[in-house]
Amino acid sequence: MNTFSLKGKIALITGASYGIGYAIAKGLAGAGATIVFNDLNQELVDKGIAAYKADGITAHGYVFDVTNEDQVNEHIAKISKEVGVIDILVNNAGIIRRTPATEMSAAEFRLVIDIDLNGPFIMSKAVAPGMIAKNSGKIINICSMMSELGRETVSAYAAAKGGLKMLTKNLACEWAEHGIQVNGIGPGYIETPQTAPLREPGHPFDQFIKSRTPAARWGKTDDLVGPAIFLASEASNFVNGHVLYVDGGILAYLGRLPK
Ligand code: NAP
Ligand code: GCO
Repeated sequence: MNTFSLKGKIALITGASYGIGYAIAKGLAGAGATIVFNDLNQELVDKGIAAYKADGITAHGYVFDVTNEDQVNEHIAKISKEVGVIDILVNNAGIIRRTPATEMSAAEFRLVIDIDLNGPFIMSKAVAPGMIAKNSGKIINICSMMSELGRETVSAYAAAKGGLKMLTKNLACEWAEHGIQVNGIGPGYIETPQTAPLREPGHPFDQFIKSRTPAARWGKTDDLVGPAIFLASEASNFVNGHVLYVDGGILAYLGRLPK
């Protein structure tokens, strides 16, 4: 079981004050990693640090925007001095905008692409030199069902997450010779603040997702922890450029007949 150990490793999870990022960070901590996370403002970071502490984890929190290359480079250098060189990067920070394409402004489209696709590129480029110097590193990009499927109103998000799948494959090709594995996790529909509007009582999407999921339930953030530990550990040293879908079977399923 040592192959799944993250003891002595430093993991940076972006946007991890709550939600999927928080659950993954807590899981990586449980496997022995030192946790570093960021969010957009000090209030969120402070709340995150308190939440990690309540879970028995001493997390290091930093305030920076993953789309701002100067802020990212400044903070990766700061983290290297204050905590250590990053061994594991989880590109989790992301947003969604649910707007019909005919009504979506170019600015709104660009915002989603910037955070969900440019951000992971900027973050990966910033941590790569430290990983290359150590000839070792793990990068995990949080993709989506929308890396493979489309649906109404999420054109920008699907374009970003489809691009993130291909960025995962391309960086895997570029950095494999340096001992770095770049993979993705593609969550299904997970109960977090991001999907809360879709789960409001009586919202048709709730029944729709349960009919499209063989497991007939929404995913929990904890469903993503084991896959994240696997891709962050030596257990996945020969897995590269792969998106591991954790979706309860959605991508395998045509859908349940209405009763
Ligand atoms: P969430 O609850 O909305 O949390 C996203 C986190 O990212 C928030 O802490 C947010 O901070 C932070 N963030 C946003 N923009 C940022 C930026 N520019 N720089 C730094 N941090 C930023 O989302 P989630 O449901 O946990 O999803 C996390 C990731 O999983 C996202 O990439 C999402 O696309 C993906 N995903 C989610 C699901 C799902 O069903 N929930 C399924 C598949 C994939 P603020 O609070 O300040 O906005
Ligand atoms: C939506 C949802 C999805 C999930 C997730 C599915 O509006 O369709 O928000 O996009 O967030 O990405 O994997």
